Amino acid sequence: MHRAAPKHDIDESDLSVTAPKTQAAGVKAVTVALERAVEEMGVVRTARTLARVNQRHGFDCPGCAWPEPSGTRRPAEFCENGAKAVAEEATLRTVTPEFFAEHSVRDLAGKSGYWLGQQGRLTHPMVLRPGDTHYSRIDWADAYRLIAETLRGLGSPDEALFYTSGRTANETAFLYQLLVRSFGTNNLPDCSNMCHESSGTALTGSIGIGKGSVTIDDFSKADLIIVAGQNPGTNHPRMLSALGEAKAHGAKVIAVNPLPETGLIGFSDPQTVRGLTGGISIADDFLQIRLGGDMALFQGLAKLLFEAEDRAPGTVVDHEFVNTHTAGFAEYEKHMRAVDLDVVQEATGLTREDLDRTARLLAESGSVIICWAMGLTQQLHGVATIEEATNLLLLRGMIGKPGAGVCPVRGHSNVQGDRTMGVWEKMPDAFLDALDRRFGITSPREHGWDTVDSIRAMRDGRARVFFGMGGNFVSATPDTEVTEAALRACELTVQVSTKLNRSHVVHGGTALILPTLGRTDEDVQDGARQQVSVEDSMSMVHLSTGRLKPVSSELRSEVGIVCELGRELFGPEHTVPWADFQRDYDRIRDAIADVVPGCTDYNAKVRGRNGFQLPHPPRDAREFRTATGKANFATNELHWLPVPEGRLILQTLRSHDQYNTTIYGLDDRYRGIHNGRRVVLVHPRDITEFGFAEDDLVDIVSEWTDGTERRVQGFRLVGYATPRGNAAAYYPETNPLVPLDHVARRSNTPVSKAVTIRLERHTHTA
Ligand SMILES: Nc1nc2c(c(=O)[nH]1)N[C@H]1C(S)=C(S)[C@@H](COP(=O)(O)OP(=O)(O)OC[C@H]3O[C@@H](n4cnc5c(=O)[nH]c(N)nc54)[C@H](O)[C@@H]3O)O[C@H]1N2
Ligand SMILES: Nc1nc2c(c(=O)[nH]1)N[C@H]1C(S)=C(S)[C@@H](COP(=O)(O)OP(=O)(O)OC[C@H]3O[C@@H](n4cnc5c(=O)[nH]c(N)nc54)[C@H](O)[C@@H]3O)O[C@H]1N2
Ligand SMILES: [Mo]
Repeated sequence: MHRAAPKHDIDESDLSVTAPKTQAAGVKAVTVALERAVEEMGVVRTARTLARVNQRHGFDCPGCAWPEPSGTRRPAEFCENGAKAVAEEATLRTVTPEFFAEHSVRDLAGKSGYWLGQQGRLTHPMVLRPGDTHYSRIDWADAYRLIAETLRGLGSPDEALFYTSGRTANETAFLYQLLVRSFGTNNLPDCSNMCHESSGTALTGSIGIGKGSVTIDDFSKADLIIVAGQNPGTNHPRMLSALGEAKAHGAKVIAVNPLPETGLIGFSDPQTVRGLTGGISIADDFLQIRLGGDMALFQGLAKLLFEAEDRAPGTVVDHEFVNTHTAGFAEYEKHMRAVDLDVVQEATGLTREDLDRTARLLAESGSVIICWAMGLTQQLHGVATIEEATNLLLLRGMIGKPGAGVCPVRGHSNVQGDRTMGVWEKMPDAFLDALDRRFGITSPREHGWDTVDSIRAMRDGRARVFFGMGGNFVSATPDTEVTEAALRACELTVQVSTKLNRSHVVHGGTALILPTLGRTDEDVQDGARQQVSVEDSMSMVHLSTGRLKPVSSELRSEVGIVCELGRELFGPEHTVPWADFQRDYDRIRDAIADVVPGCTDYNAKVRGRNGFQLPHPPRDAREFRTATGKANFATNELHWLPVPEGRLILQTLRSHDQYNTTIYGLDDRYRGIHNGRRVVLVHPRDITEFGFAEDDLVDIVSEWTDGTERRVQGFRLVGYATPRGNAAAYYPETNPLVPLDHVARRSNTPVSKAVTIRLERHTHTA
């Protein structure tokens, strides 16, 4: 039998720290995954569910966006953390109206996100009206009416915000943006604004499309794979298999990271200082870079490549590619030749030998892939950094050939698909034109607000309704205090959710919780089982079919919720056939085929053996749809992050036991942290230099340029193999430290990976 939800909350005094793990995955990972699954679902449901993850007739894992293999699939095509994601959703624990009657909102607001999430699946639509102390039941019809009336009462459609988290399937995403644009706004902030927006911005300018240019099969054809700013052992474990296979075919793998992350990098001597250097597992080489040093690294490597070209002309620069397909090369070359390698060493913390060795490998490799994730995107100069990575590949002619290309590794399982379907606050006019033509609506052309601008709008009273299609907006966003006040200032907050989270207890004047089916749940409409479709990190689109019996008959599918709200908001005569769409998701896919580029014959193509791959002009034909009609070399002034005296630069990252704001458990097994999350990882010598000892309790204070300070309290100091001057702590606990205005240039992404902090001895409790 499955176990009841925990009654007690986290007790950080149980925290313990051991040596980090040398090996990722293995038997321990399987045991952990199965234990968690059985705890949540029981034995039978576990066996039935896990057998269908990522299978051709099964459902897409709600974990990450890493693609499935194109050939044979193994019986278990999931990882430890995928199994945890599935268990978290397929749990038999429930949060019922009785639960809400027992717990006031105030009581719930005092619980941790971990405790809230562990209580189980939401079973009924609930409402909290002004003055209520507890959520109470509401009928679906009344909930839709309430939303529609509030929306119609706004001074302008732009006073409403419609957030999306990247788990939403293509069909939902398409209808959701259609609803929002029919209503009259482009305010479609999404989790991507906090995630790979920097990648999209950089790649669109450089190669004309904001998506990665490699496929899963390229991995086994690559000579060199650079993995920068990414922790695949935890966040994309199946990527380790692809890297392992690449190595079996002779590829070299270089990890670029401030931390020696388990799975990518092994340690030979974890007994000494925790995690300090050592042996090797997947990565052949480990560049332990300082936070924010990547732009310098890529520029330094470019300089060394130009010097290598001088020594052996015609062997390093791919002149044919550069001449035929690119623009801006001369200026780029001039700029790179002037790069000062001493500055590069200071910025990166790497040695000249590190740089030379890497440049040599780059020059010798016939096919190179660069992969990256949040370590690069959530930086002040994330866009420029990704442009520099792309420049390196362009210079070597590494786009649009086998075994080579750019590979931004996406997070949420359908975050890329949501964008393809139009969830973006600044969708191009061509898309809006097609949408308008197909449905006889008039989409607004003025761009909407992204995540950070949405928070500003709520804070300043310019937005009054927040609608969340999944996700946990309050906990995922920066500057928690400001963001919480912003949401509380709203007239109405609506959360379409599977599980309880903090966004339900930090609410507007009126609040609604709309419980929805998850990826694993069976979705029956009009007597027929429906399927949805998703797009992975490599532009593969395929179907996903849930088969589990939902925990409550009161759950609605996300598609159903959008369609029913659409009917209520626009009436039965609306030009969009909401009822037809709800009855048969094939009709939605027909509409997608008519509107979304690359989706002709969508219904037939998603039903192919592996689904189908969306077009990607640079990958398919070395075609670059930029303003110049060519791939652009971007020229950027070098920026890096010197550490101010007595301060540290803090990155906020994920433990091995969480999915973003969903905390599965309290063990960051690979990093050796157990039974707690309030830790800050600092270099042992920095700890002593600041007059502390390991295990001391500290407050973390962030300092912002306007002189304001932000503080989180009671974090335990853990000596760790991070570069001097750099620290790491978990998100979302440290989100209060990230100032709202601390955003990446050009992408407006919160800079979650570089916050200037100081440590103070913890003296009192809040
Ligand atoms: N199990 C699990 N899987 C997940 C998620 C999850 O929470 N749990 N989240 C999903 C989502 S939405 C996303 S976006 C991805 C996130 O996947 P990742 O990007 O791997 O996630 P983070 O934990 O933020 O790790 C950032 C990594 O970048 C490194 N880093 C930080 N700053 C720098 C820097 O300046 N330079 C370099 N070179 N490296 C740096 C950190 O040390 C860390 O290894 O994972 C997805 N998959
Ligand atoms: N400091 C800091 N902040 C960060 C980051 C960081 O590295 N550091 N990372 C950023 C990144 S990369 C991302 S992507 C965002 C994540 O931001 P979000 O996507 O908003 O957050 P999640 O924690 O993934 O959302 C979890 C909630 O989604 C709901 N949910 C789960 N499955 C479903 C479903 O199938 N349907 C519906 N409707 N709801 C569902 C559940 O109620 C659950 O509580 O956070 C960002 N914030
Ligand atoms: Mo993400």
